Amino acid sequence: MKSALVTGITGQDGSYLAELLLNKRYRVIGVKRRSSTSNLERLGAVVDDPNFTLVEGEVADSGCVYALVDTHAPDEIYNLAAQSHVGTSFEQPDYTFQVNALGPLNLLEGIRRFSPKTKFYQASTSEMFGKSYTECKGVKHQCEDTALEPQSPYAIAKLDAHHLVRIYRQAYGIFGCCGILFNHESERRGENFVTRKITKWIGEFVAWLEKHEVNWCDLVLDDDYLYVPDRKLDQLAHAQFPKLRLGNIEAYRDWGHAKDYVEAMWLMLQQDDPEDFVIATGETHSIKDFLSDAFSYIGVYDWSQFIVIDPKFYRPSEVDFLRGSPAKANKKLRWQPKVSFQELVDRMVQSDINGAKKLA
Ligand code: NAP
Ligand code: F7E
Repeated sequence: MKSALVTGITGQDGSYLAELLLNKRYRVIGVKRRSSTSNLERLGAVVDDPNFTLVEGEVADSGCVYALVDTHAPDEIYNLAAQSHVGTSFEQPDYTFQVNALGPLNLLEGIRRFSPKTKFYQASTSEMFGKSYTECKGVKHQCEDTALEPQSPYAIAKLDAHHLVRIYRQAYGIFGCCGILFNHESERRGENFVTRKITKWIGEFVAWLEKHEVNWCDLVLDDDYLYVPDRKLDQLAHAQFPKLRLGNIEAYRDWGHAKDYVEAMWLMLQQDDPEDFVIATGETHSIKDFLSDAFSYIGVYDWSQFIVIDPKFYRPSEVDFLRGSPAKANKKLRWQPKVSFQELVDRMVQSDINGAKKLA
Protein backbone atom coordinates (compact mmCIF):
# COMPACT_ATOMS: atom_id res chain seq x y z
CA MET A 1 0.00 0.00 0.00
CA LYS A 2 1.44 3.42 -0.99
CA SER A 3 1.40 6.28 1.49
CA ALA A 4 0.92 10.00 0.87
CA LEU A 5 1.29 12.96 3.19
CA VAL A 6 -0.95 15.88 2.21
CA THR A 7 -0.51 19.37 3.68
CA GLY A 8 -3.46 21.77 3.43
CA ILE A 9 -5.79 18.81 3.95
CA THR A 10 -8.63 20.99 5.28
CA GLY A 11 -8.65 23.14 2.12
CA GLN A 12 -10.61 22.72 -1.10
CA ASP A 13 -7.95 20.72 -2.97
CA GLY A 14 -6.82 18.78 0.11
CA SER A 15 -10.28 17.30 0.55
CA TYR A 16 -10.65 16.23 -3.11
CA LEU A 17 -7.11 14.84 -3.22
CA ALA A 18 -7.66 12.80 -0.05
CA GLU A 19 -10.77 11.24 -1.61
CA LEU A 20 -8.90 10.44 -4.82
CA LEU A 21 -5.92 8.86 -3.03
CA LEU A 22 -8.09 6.78 -0.69
CA ASN A 23 -10.01 5.50 -3.73
CA LYS A 24 -6.65 4.45 -5.15
CA ARG A 25 -5.95 2.48 -1.95
CA TYR A 26 -3.34 4.86 -0.52
CA ARG A 27 -2.73 5.35 3.18
CA VAL A 28 -3.24 9.11 3.58
CA ILE A 29 -1.71 11.27 6.31
CA GLY A 30 -3.50 14.62 6.28
CA VAL A 31 -1.69 17.55 7.89
CA LYS A 32 -3.84 20.25 9.47
CA ARG A 33 -2.60 23.26 11.41
CA ARG A 34 -3.77 23.87 14.94
CA SER A 35 -7.10 25.69 15.19
CA SER A 36 -9.26 26.59 18.17
CA THR A 37 -12.43 25.33 16.50
CA SER A 38 -13.01 22.38 14.19
CA ASN A 39 -12.55 23.06 10.46
CA LEU A 40 -13.05 19.57 9.06
CA GLU A 41 -16.25 20.39 7.10
CA ARG A 42 -14.75 19.42 3.75
CA LEU A 43 -13.39 16.12 5.06
CA GLY A 44 -16.74 14.46 5.81
CA ALA A 45 -16.16 11.71 3.23
CA VAL A 46 -12.73 10.71 4.56
CA VAL A 47 -12.31 11.34 8.30
CA ASP A 48 -13.68 7.93 9.28
CA ASP A 49 -11.78 5.99 6.62
CA PRO A 50 -9.41 3.52 8.35
CA ASN A 51 -6.66 4.46 5.87
CA PHE A 52 -6.90 8.15 6.74
CA THR A 53 -4.93 9.73 9.60
CA LEU A 54 -5.09 13.36 10.64
CA VAL A 55 -1.97 14.89 12.20
CA GLU A 56 -1.24 18.43 13.35
CA GLY A 57 1.48 20.40 11.59
CA GLU A 58 2.67 23.89 10.69
CA VAL A 59 4.59 24.09 7.41
CA ALA A 60 6.48 27.26 8.39
CA ASP A 61 8.03 25.45 11.39
CA SER A 62 11.09 23.51 10.16
CA GLY A 63 11.37 21.26 13.23
CA CYS A 64 7.73 20.25 12.92
CA VAL A 65 8.07 19.54 9.18
CA TYR A 66 11.29 17.51 9.56
CA ALA A 67 9.66 15.38 12.26
CA LEU A 68 6.64 14.73 10.02
CA VAL A 69 8.80 13.68 7.06
CA ASP A 70 11.11 11.57 9.23
CA THR A 71 8.28 9.82 11.09
CA HIS A 72 6.09 9.01 8.10
CA ALA A 73 8.69 8.76 5.28
CA PRO A 74 5.77 8.65 2.81
CA ASP A 75 6.01 7.59 -0.83
CA GLU A 76 4.55 10.93 -1.89
CA ILE A 77 4.11 14.39 -0.36
CA TYR A 78 1.60 16.86 -1.79
CA ASN A 79 2.22 20.39 -0.51
CA LEU A 80 -1.11 22.17 -0.78
CA ALA A 81 -0.77 24.30 2.38
CA ALA A 82 -0.72 28.00 1.63
CA GLN A 83 -2.03 31.44 2.44
CA SER A 84 -3.89 31.15 -0.83
CA HIS A 85 -5.69 34.49 -1.14
CA VAL A 86 -3.94 36.90 -3.52
CA GLY A 87 -5.66 40.01 -2.10
CA THR A 88 -4.71 39.05 1.47
CA SER A 89 -1.07 38.66 0.44
CA PHE A 90 -0.87 42.45 -0.07
CA GLU A 91 -2.04 42.95 3.53
CA GLN A 92 0.08 40.13 5.01
CA PRO A 93 3.14 39.76 2.77
CA ASP A 94 5.54 38.58 5.49
CA TYR A 95 3.19 35.85 6.70
CA THR A 96 2.42 34.84 3.11
CA PHE A 97 6.14 34.35 2.45
CA GLN A 98 6.60 32.29 5.58
CA VAL A 99 3.87 29.84 4.63
CA ASN A 100 4.13 29.84 0.82
CA ALA A 101 7.92 29.99 0.37
CA LEU A 102 9.48 28.82 3.64
CA GLY A 103 6.90 26.01 3.96
CA PRO A 104 7.94 24.27 0.71
CA LEU A 105 11.63 24.85 1.55
CA ASN A 106 11.12 23.07 4.88
CA LEU A 107 9.46 20.14 3.12
CA LEU A 108 12.19 19.86 0.46
CA GLU A 109 14.89 20.03 3.12
CA GLY A 110 13.03 17.41 5.17
CA ILE A 111 12.93 15.12 2.14
CA ARG A 112 16.63 15.71 1.40
CA ARG A 113 17.67 14.96 4.98
CA PHE A 114 15.27 12.22 6.04
CA SER A 115 13.46 10.61 3.13
CA PRO A 116 15.16 11.25 -0.25
CA LYS A 117 13.01 8.71 -2.11
CA THR A 118 9.79 10.58 -1.29
CA LYS A 119 8.22 12.16 -4.38
CA PHE A 120 7.14 15.78 -3.95
CA TYR A 121 4.29 17.78 -5.50
CA GLN A 122 4.31 21.58 -5.12
CA ALA A 123 1.16 23.64 -5.73
CA SER A 124 2.48 26.30 -8.10
CA THR A 125 0.09 28.75 -9.69
CA SER A 126 -0.88 30.64 -12.84
CA GLU A 127 -0.50 33.81 -10.75
CA MET A 128 3.26 33.42 -11.36
CA PHE A 129 2.66 34.51 -14.98
CA GLY A 130 1.21 37.81 -13.86
CA LYS A 131 0.84 40.06 -16.87
CA SER A 132 2.89 37.81 -19.16
CA TYR A 133 1.48 35.71 -22.02
CA THR A 134 2.55 34.00 -25.22
CA GLU A 135 0.80 34.72 -28.51
CA CYS A 136 0.37 31.83 -30.91
CA LYS A 137 -1.54 32.38 -34.19
CA GLY A 138 -3.31 35.37 -32.65
CA VAL A 139 -4.34 33.43 -29.52
CA LYS A 140 -3.06 34.67 -26.15
CA HIS A 141 -2.24 31.99 -23.60
CA GLN A 142 0.27 30.90 -20.94
CA CYS A 143 2.22 27.64 -21.19
CA GLU A 144 5.25 26.07 -19.47
CA ASP A 145 7.63 28.31 -21.49
CA THR A 146 5.86 31.64 -20.94
CA ALA A 147 7.88 34.21 -18.98
CA LEU A 148 7.03 34.58 -15.30
CA GLU A 149 6.17 38.12 -14.12
CA PRO A 150 4.42 37.76 -10.75
CA GLN A 151 2.28 40.71 -9.62
CA SER A 152 1.62 40.01 -5.93
CA PRO A 153 3.44 38.88 -2.78
CA TYR A 154 1.44 35.63 -3.11
CA ALA A 155 2.76 34.99 -6.62
CA ILE A 156 6.34 35.93 -5.74
CA ALA A 157 6.38 33.57 -2.75
CA LYS A 158 4.98 30.81 -5.00
CA LEU A 159 7.63 31.55 -7.62
CA ASP A 160 10.30 31.26 -4.92
CA ALA A 161 8.98 27.77 -4.09
CA HIS A 162 8.72 26.92 -7.80
CA HIS A 163 12.44 27.61 -8.29
CA LEU A 164 13.34 25.78 -5.08
CA VAL A 165 11.72 22.62 -6.42
CA ARG A 166 13.74 22.95 -9.63
CA ILE A 167 16.97 23.42 -7.67
CA TYR A 168 16.33 20.45 -5.34
CA ARG A 169 15.50 18.35 -8.42
CA GLN A 170 18.71 19.34 -10.23
CA ALA A 171 21.09 19.54 -7.27
CA TYR A 172 19.91 16.60 -5.16
CA GLY A 173 17.99 14.39 -7.60
CA ILE A 174 14.75 14.76 -5.62
CA PHE A 175 11.62 13.74 -7.54
CA GLY A 176 9.87 17.11 -7.33
CA CYS A 177 7.09 18.34 -9.65
CA CYS A 178 5.30 21.69 -9.79
CA GLY A 179 1.77 21.82 -11.06
CA ILE A 180 1.18 25.29 -12.49
CA LEU A 181 -2.54 25.18 -11.85
CA PHE A 182 -4.90 27.79 -13.20
CA ASN A 183 -7.95 28.77 -11.14
CA HIS A 184 -10.01 25.80 -10.06
CA GLU A 185 -13.20 26.14 -8.12
CA SER A 186 -15.92 23.89 -6.75
CA GLU A 187 -18.83 23.62 -4.36
CA ARG A 188 -16.11 23.53 -1.65
CA ARG A 189 -14.29 26.70 -2.75
CA GLY A 190 -13.36 29.17 0.01
CA GLU A 191 -16.05 31.82 0.41
CA ASN A 192 -13.83 34.86 -0.24
CA PHE A 193 -12.75 33.85 -3.75
CA VAL A 194 -14.79 35.64 -6.37
CA THR A 195 -16.68 32.65 -7.84
CA ARG A 196 -17.88 31.32 -4.51
CA LYS A 197 -18.59 34.83 -3.22
CA ILE A 198 -20.98 35.24 -6.17
CA THR A 199 -22.66 31.82 -5.89
CA LYS A 200 -23.02 32.06 -2.11
CA TRP A 201 -24.67 35.47 -2.47
CA ILE A 202 -27.08 34.04 -5.06
CA GLY A 203 -27.92 31.09 -2.79
CA GLU A 204 -28.74 33.42 0.13
CA PHE A 205 -30.66 35.76 -2.17
CA VAL A 206 -32.89 32.92 -3.42
CA ALA A 207 -33.56 31.76 0.16
CA TRP A 208 -34.39 35.36 1.19
CA LEU A 209 -36.81 35.79 -1.75
CA GLU A 210 -38.56 32.56 -0.78
CA LYS A 211 -38.78 33.57 2.86
CA HIS A 212 -40.47 36.84 1.90
CA GLU A 213 -42.55 35.21 -0.85
CA VAL A 214 -41.46 37.82 -3.35
CA ASN A 215 -40.18 37.68 -6.93
CA TRP A 216 -36.88 39.39 -7.73
CA CYS A 217 -38.52 41.58 -10.38
CA ASP A 218 -40.82 43.13 -7.72
CA LEU A 219 -37.98 44.29 -5.45
CA VAL A 220 -37.29 47.95 -4.72
CA LEU A 221 -33.62 48.90 -5.14
CA ASP A 222 -31.37 51.65 -3.83
CA ASP A 223 -27.59 52.00 -4.14
CA ASP A 224 -26.74 49.37 -1.56
CA TYR A 225 -29.85 47.31 -0.74
CA LEU A 226 -32.75 45.37 -2.20
CA TYR A 227 -36.12 45.77 -0.44
CA VAL A 228 -39.33 43.86 -0.31
CA PRO A 229 -41.98 46.34 -1.58
CA ASP A 230 -44.81 47.89 0.43
CA ARG A 231 -43.17 47.54 3.79
CA LYS A 232 -43.53 50.22 6.44
CA LEU A 233 -40.28 52.04 7.19
CA ASP A 234 -39.90 50.45 10.65
CA GLN A 235 -40.03 46.98 9.09
CA LEU A 236 -37.37 47.66 6.48
CA ALA A 237 -34.58 46.28 8.62
CA HIS A 238 -36.17 42.84 8.36
CA ALA A 239 -36.85 43.00 4.65
CA GLN A 240 -33.68 44.34 3.14
CA PHE A 241 -30.88 42.41 1.52
CA PRO A 242 -27.42 43.85 0.77
CA LYS A 243 -26.30 44.01 -2.83
CA LEU A 244 -23.30 41.91 -3.87
CA ARG A 245 -20.14 44.00 -3.48
CA LEU A 246 -17.27 43.18 -5.85
CA GLY A 247 -13.98 44.67 -7.04
CA ASN A 248 -12.55 44.42 -10.57
CA ILE A 249 -15.00 42.42 -12.69
CA GLU A 250 -13.11 43.03 -15.96
CA ALA A 251 -10.42 40.39 -15.22
CA TYR A 252 -10.29 37.11 -17.16
CA ARG A 253 -9.57 33.73 -15.63
CA ASP A 254 -9.27 30.12 -16.84
CA TRP A 255 -11.62 28.30 -14.45
CA GLY A 256 -11.87 24.52 -14.04
CA HIS A 257 -13.26 22.14 -11.40
CA ALA A 258 -10.96 21.20 -8.49
CA LYS A 259 -11.88 17.51 -8.67
CA ASP A 260 -10.38 17.30 -12.17
CA TYR A 261 -7.26 19.19 -11.11
CA VAL A 262 -6.29 16.95 -8.16
CA GLU A 263 -6.20 14.04 -10.59
CA ALA A 264 -3.49 15.91 -12.56
CA MET A 265 -1.47 16.33 -9.33
CA TRP A 266 -1.47 12.58 -8.80
CA LEU A 267 -0.66 11.83 -12.45
CA MET A 268 2.45 14.07 -12.26
CA LEU A 269 3.92 11.95 -9.48
CA GLN A 270 3.27 8.73 -11.43
CA GLN A 271 5.56 9.75 -14.33
CA ASP A 272 9.00 8.18 -14.82
CA ASP A 273 10.70 11.58 -14.60
CA PRO A 274 9.78 14.69 -12.60
CA GLU A 275 8.52 17.62 -14.69
CA ASP A 276 6.39 20.73 -14.31
CA PHE A 277 2.98 20.99 -16.02
CA VAL A 278 0.43 23.68 -16.74
CA ILE A 279 -3.03 22.46 -15.73
CA ALA A 280 -5.88 24.48 -17.24
CA THR A 281 -8.96 24.20 -19.44
CA GLY A 282 -7.65 26.36 -22.32
CA GLU A 283 -10.74 28.61 -22.06
CA THR A 284 -10.96 32.06 -20.54
CA HIS A 285 -13.94 33.95 -19.12
CA SER A 286 -14.32 37.29 -17.41
CA ILE A 287 -15.85 37.78 -13.97
CA LYS A 288 -18.71 39.42 -15.91
CA ASP A 289 -19.21 36.15 -17.83
CA PHE A 290 -19.31 34.26 -14.53
CA LEU A 291 -21.88 36.73 -13.16
CA SER A 292 -23.95 36.44 -16.29
CA ASP A 293 -24.07 32.63 -16.23
CA ALA A 294 -24.58 32.41 -12.47
CA PHE A 295 -27.50 34.89 -12.46
CA SER A 296 -29.04 33.28 -15.56
CA TYR A 297 -29.26 30.04 -13.57
CA ILE A 298 -31.90 31.72 -11.36
CA GLY A 299 -33.58 33.45 -14.31
CA VAL A 300 -32.00 36.90 -13.81
CA TYR A 301 -30.57 38.38 -17.01
CA ASP A 302 -29.76 41.92 -15.86
CA TRP A 303 -27.38 41.06 -13.02
CA SER A 304 -25.84 44.54 -12.96
CA GLN A 305 -28.73 45.92 -10.84
CA PHE A 306 -27.80 43.57 -8.00
CA ILE A 307 -24.11 44.34 -7.67
CA VAL A 308 -22.04 47.26 -6.40
CA ILE A 309 -18.47 47.92 -7.51
CA ASP A 310 -16.59 48.58 -4.29
CA PRO A 311 -12.99 49.84 -4.58
CA LYS A 312 -12.32 48.11 -1.24
CA PHE A 313 -11.94 44.90 -3.25
CA TYR A 314 -9.51 46.32 -5.82
CA ARG A 315 -5.95 44.99 -5.60
CA PRO A 316 -2.87 47.23 -5.68
CA SER A 317 -1.72 45.25 -8.69
CA GLU A 318 -3.96 43.05 -10.85
CA VAL A 319 -3.57 40.05 -13.16
CA ASP A 320 -5.84 40.90 -16.08
CA PHE A 321 -5.82 37.86 -18.32
CA LEU A 322 -5.20 34.16 -17.78
CA ARG A 323 -5.76 31.32 -20.24
CA GLY A 324 -3.60 28.21 -19.80
CA SER A 325 -2.52 25.85 -22.50
CA PRO A 326 -2.93 22.30 -21.19
CA ALA A 327 -1.28 20.81 -24.34
CA LYS A 328 1.66 19.26 -22.47
CA ALA A 329 -0.60 17.73 -19.79
CA ASN A 330 -3.01 16.47 -22.49
CA LYS A 331 -0.16 14.73 -24.27
CA LYS A 332 2.12 13.47 -21.50
CA LEU A 333 -0.31 12.91 -18.63
CA ARG A 334 -3.29 12.10 -20.88
CA TRP A 335 -5.17 14.55 -18.66
CA GLN A 336 -8.34 16.35 -19.77
CA PRO A 337 -10.72 18.43 -17.66
CA LYS A 338 -14.20 16.85 -17.51
CA VAL A 339 -16.30 19.68 -16.05
CA SER A 340 -17.14 22.57 -18.43
CA PHE A 341 -17.34 26.23 -17.38
CA GLN A 342 -21.15 26.16 -17.64
CA GLU A 343 -21.41 23.01 -15.53
CA LEU A 344 -19.02 24.44 -12.93
CA VAL A 345 -21.13 27.58 -12.56
CA ASP A 346 -24.39 25.63 -12.42
CA ARG A 347 -23.08 23.18 -9.83
CA MET A 348 -21.75 25.94 -7.59
CA VAL A 349 -24.96 27.98 -7.74
CA GLN A 350 -27.19 24.94 -7.11
CA SER A 351 -25.03 23.80 -4.19
CA ASP A 352 -25.25 27.25 -2.58
CA ILE A 353 -29.01 27.41 -3.13
CA ASN A 354 -29.34 24.04 -1.39
CA GLY A 355 -27.03 25.17 1.43
CA ALA A 356 -28.90 28.44 2.03
CA LYS A 357 -32.31 26.70 2.01
CA LYS A 358 -31.09 24.24 4.64
CA LEU A 359 -30.05 27.13 6.89
CA ALA A 360 -33.24 29.16 6.31
P1 NAP B 1 -7.34 26.62 0.36
O1 NAP B 1 -8.72 26.08 0.26
O2 NAP B 1 -7.13 28.02 0.82
O3 NAP B 1 -6.53 25.64 1.36
C1 NAP B 1 -5.28 25.99 1.88
C2 NAP B 1 -4.91 24.98 2.95
O4 NAP B 1 -3.64 25.32 3.53
C3 NAP B 1 -5.90 24.94 4.13
O5 NAP B 1 -6.04 23.60 4.54
C4 NAP B 1 -5.18 25.73 5.20
O6 NAP B 1 -5.58 25.41 6.51
C5 NAP B 1 -3.75 25.27 4.94
N1 NAP B 1 -2.75 26.14 5.56
C6 NAP B 1 -2.67 27.49 5.47
N2 NAP B 1 -1.61 27.93 6.15
C7 NAP B 1 -1.02 26.85 6.69
C8 NAP B 1 0.12 26.67 7.53
N3 NAP B 1 0.83 27.72 7.92
N4 NAP B 1 0.49 25.40 7.89
C9 NAP B 1 -0.27 24.34 7.50
N5 NAP B 1 -1.36 24.46 6.72
C10 NAP B 1 -1.74 25.70 6.33
O7 NAP B 1 -6.57 26.48 -1.02
P2 NAP B 1 -6.88 25.51 -2.26
O8 NAP B 1 -7.74 26.24 -3.22
O9 NAP B 1 -7.27 24.18 -1.77
O10 NAP B 1 -5.43 25.45 -2.95
C11 NAP B 1 -4.50 24.44 -2.61
C12 NAP B 1 -3.10 24.90 -2.99
O11 NAP B 1 -3.06 25.16 -4.39
C13 NAP B 1 -2.64 26.19 -2.34
O12 NAP B 1 -1.26 26.09 -2.13
C14 NAP B 1 -2.93 27.27 -3.37
O13 NAP B 1 -2.06 28.37 -3.19
C15 NAP B 1 -2.63 26.50 -4.64
N6 NAP B 1 -3.36 26.91 -5.85
C16 NAP B 1 -4.70 27.01 -5.83
C17 NAP B 1 -5.39 27.33 -6.99
C18 NAP B 1 -6.89 27.42 -7.03
O14 NAP B 1 -7.42 28.01 -7.98
N7 NAP B 1 -7.60 26.83 -6.06
C19 NAP B 1 -4.67 27.53 -8.19
C20 NAP B 1 -3.29 27.41 -8.16
C21 NAP B 1 -2.64 27.07 -6.98
P3 NAP B 1 -6.87 26.14 7.21
O15 NAP B 1 -8.05 25.34 6.75
O16 NAP B 1 -6.57 25.98 8.64
O17 NAP B 1 -6.90 27.56 6.73
O1 F7E C 1 -9.92 36.57 -7.83
C1 F7E C 1 -11.37 39.69 -9.02
C2 F7E C 1 -9.95 39.71 -8.51
O2 F7E C 1 -9.57 35.86 -5.49
C3 F7E C 1 -10.18 36.41 -9.21
C4 F7E C 1 -6.42 31.61 -5.86
O3 F7E C 1 -6.91 30.30 -5.77
O4 F7E C 1 -6.43 31.50 -8.26
C5 F7E C 1 -6.92 32.22 -7.15
O5 F7E C 1 -6.47 33.57 -7.20
C6 F7E C 1 -10.38 37.77 -9.85
C7 F7E C 1 -9.29 38.80 -9.53
O6 F7E C 1 -8.79 34.41 -7.41
C8 F7E C 1 -13.57 40.34 -6.22
O7 F7E C 1 -9.44 41.04 -8.48
C9 F7E C 1 -13.34 41.03 -8.25
O8 F7E C 1 -9.00 39.51 -10.69
O9 F7E C 1 -11.17 34.56 -6.95
P1 F7E C 1 -9.93 35.34 -6.84
P2 F7E C 1 -7.30 34.74 -7.92
O10 F7E C 1 -6.80 36.01 -7.39
O11 F7E C 1 -7.29 34.53 -9.39
C10 F7E C 1 -5.00 31.45 -8.36
C11 F7E C 1 -4.65 30.60 -9.56
C12 F7E C 1 -4.34 31.03 -7.11
O12 F7E C 1 -3.25 30.44 -7.12
C13 F7E C 1 -4.89 31.58 -5.84
O13 F7E C 1 -4.51 30.76 -4.72
O14 F7E C 1 -11.60 38.32 -9.36
N1 F7E C 1 -12.39 40.10 -8.05
N2 F7E C 1 -14.08 41.20 -7.14
C14 F7E C 1 -12.51 39.64 -6.79
N3 F7E C 1 -11.81 38.70 -6.12
C15 F7E C 1 -12.19 38.43 -4.83
N4 F7E C 1 -11.54 37.47 -4.14
N5 F7E C 1 -13.22 39.11 -4.23
C16 F7E C 1 -13.94 40.08 -4.88
O15 F7E C 1 -14.87 40.65 -4.32
